[in-house]
Amino acid sequence: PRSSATFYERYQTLEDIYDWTNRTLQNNPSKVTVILIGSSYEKRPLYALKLSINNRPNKKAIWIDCGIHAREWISPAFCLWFVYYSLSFYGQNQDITNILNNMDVYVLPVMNPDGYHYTWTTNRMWRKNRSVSKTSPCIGVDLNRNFDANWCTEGASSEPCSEIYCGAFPESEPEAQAVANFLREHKDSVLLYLSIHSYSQMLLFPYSCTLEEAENHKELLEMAKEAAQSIRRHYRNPYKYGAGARTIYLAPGGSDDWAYILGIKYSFTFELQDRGRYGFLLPPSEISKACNEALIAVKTIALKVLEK
Ligand code: ING
Ligand code: ZN
Repeated sequence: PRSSATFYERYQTLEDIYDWTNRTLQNNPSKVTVILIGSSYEKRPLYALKLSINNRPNKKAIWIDCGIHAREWISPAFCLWFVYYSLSFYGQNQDITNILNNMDVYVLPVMNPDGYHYTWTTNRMWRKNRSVSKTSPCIGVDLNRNFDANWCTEGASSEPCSEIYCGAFPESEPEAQAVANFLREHKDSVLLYLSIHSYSQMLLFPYSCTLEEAENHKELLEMAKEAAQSIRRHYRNPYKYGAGARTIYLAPGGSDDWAYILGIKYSFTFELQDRGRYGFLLPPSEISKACNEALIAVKTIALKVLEK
């Protein structure tokens, strides 16, 4: 019943996510630090949480970002879910314990805070950020077309009014630049890059910006396949998997391709529930299932990376 839904089974406003970030830090001082990685076009802070169990130096790390696209509300909900689960079940669940004993996890709950706020106040279906164009009255850049990976070729648009507008130049947007700067500075420790979207139930990996195969395509395919199989086993829910360009569409300038080209050889984009019944408007009653199955996929892939 609706009344007994927990904090994590509801969608949260941007303000509530900032408050949650603070609370999570206060309540877990030995495991959590908060890093300001930059700020948005409208000057909102971009906070990443670092989950780190015993602060060993040079530990390997995972990066997870959520909320690149404003209307994909299940994505920030997943980042919150993941942090809560990690902090609650470290030492209880073998998989998350094993992962956190060997890797730090950086979690950016909302990469596009301006857009996310706008979906709560003005237009629920907004996708892009909220940057003002110098050449057009249309607002917003698609942050998942703004990274420097075959930037603005087929599958993106140079038209500011388009939903897949690539921006004026690669990393023109402060949100994309903040993430790119952080990953450039941490590329030697970050082994696994994960970007969370919705919807369509797919586990995607590079490339999306070209039809060519990634150098370790077979390895990525195997990892995605195992993750999809574990979701199916536990939840009887189908996820497709494959290289982005061949599984959905050509999409240059995406964050996972950029991270891969940077040298993060395990790089994935997850498209969470559903397959179109509710689409971006996934009801809160579905949050727990959607997040638990995505969590299984994250664990499966992270454990495979640990074996490498
Ligand atoms: N899908 C992604 C998009 O930006 C994608 C698909 C994945 C593109 C990886 C590029 C790289 O279009 C959604 N739902 O946003
Ligand atoms: Zn998206």
